[in-house]
Amino acid sequence: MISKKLNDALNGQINAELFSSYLYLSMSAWFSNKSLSGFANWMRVQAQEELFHAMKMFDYVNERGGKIVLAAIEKPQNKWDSPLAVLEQVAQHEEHVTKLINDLVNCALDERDHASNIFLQWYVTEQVEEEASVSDVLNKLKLVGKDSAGMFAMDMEMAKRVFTPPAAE
Ligand code: OFO
Repeated sequence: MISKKLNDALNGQINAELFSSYLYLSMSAWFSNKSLSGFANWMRVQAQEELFHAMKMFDYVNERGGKIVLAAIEKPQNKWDSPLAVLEQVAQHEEHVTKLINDLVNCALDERDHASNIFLQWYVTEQVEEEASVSDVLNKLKLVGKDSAGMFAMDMEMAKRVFTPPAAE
């Protein structure tokens, strides 16, 4: 059984993961409208990953005999000035999520809930990977700058990303 404090914190994180999914889906739609279908695909896969993060936590709360309470998901932004502005926001958002995950780990440790601490380590590792992959895309986008041939090539590259549920890897 998990404590009420940790249960509430996990419910809050489920909401944050669902919001991340919603935000990236909104970004995917923005890229689609700009005819950058590769970037749209990359964002859509990102949204699927966030949904996976939410559901993994949802299952864990249930498994531990906790109570799932779903809250409203905030409306995501739907306009950006440029692809660079989108990716900069993704990078900032992932840094914010890393902080949320670290706070959750601290909460699990405060509650002396070792099983939850072990469970949350998956997210700690996942955030390292997420921040690295976003920063890679952001750096490439900065290199491309306003070069339309480079942008076209990068869009083709972004089209290759496919969602693979981590458990199946
Ligand atoms: Fe993008 O991060 Fe979830 O956890």
